[in-house]
Amino acid sequence: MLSHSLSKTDQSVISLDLFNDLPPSPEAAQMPLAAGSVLLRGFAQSMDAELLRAIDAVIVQAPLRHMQTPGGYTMSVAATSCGSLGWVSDSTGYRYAALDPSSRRPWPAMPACFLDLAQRAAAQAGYDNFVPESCLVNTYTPGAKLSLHQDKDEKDLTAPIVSVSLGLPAVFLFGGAKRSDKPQRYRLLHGDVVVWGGPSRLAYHGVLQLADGEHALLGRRRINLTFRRVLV
Ligand code: MD3
Ligand code: FE
Repeated sequence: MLSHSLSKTDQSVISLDLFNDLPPSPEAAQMPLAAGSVLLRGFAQSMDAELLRAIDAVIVQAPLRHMQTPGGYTMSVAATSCGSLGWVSDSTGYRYAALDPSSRRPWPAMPACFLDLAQRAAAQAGYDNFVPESCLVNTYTPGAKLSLHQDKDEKDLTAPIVSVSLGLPAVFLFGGAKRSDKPQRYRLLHGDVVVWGGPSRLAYHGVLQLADGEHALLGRRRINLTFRRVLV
């Protein structure tokens, strides 16, 4: 079939040419958030059950934990990782590590459906050949939050970060290059994927306290996957 040789982007262009009375498919519901950053509304929704099974398998091998920050706080978000490197924080600082410090074993391999999703989302946003070594799995229960911060522990700052939201909705804060820049607020919903790159790659960002609620598939939780290219 002809369409098999075409990328998602090509297919939407063609279908819009042939059927310009129809709205774009949900997968093409793209909104630019800033230069280099794109929200793909609902991009992961159709594979939510498969993603959740893969997340459960990762968490069995590398349990969620509340990490310490170098500033002496315990994070309200519980996290784990998969891939060849995992993001860790303790009293000595933040870093990427090949071994899970809790078990001293390698992190679980990145599930094939994770890598496939991250690469398709990056390509849709214009980043070809995205090969993340790391996926951080953040879990929020009601009340959990992530204070404004920058992601700058990765050596390759030219690669985007792909983030996937599952479960309860969250209010995401997207600020500027300085902590004091007033952030914009976005509601991130189950199945939303955001590709963060380009000039906004070092923007301050955070997540407001999660509101209570119940999600049909995930229950009283929000899970965020962030795919990162760490090494140059
Ligand atoms: C914007 N996680 O783990 S990823 C994190 O929902 C983190 O758990 C958030 O921030 C979460 O570090 C959302 C969104 C994200 C990641 C990197 C960015 C947004 C970004 C880099 C620049 C600008
Ligand atoms: Fe971050």
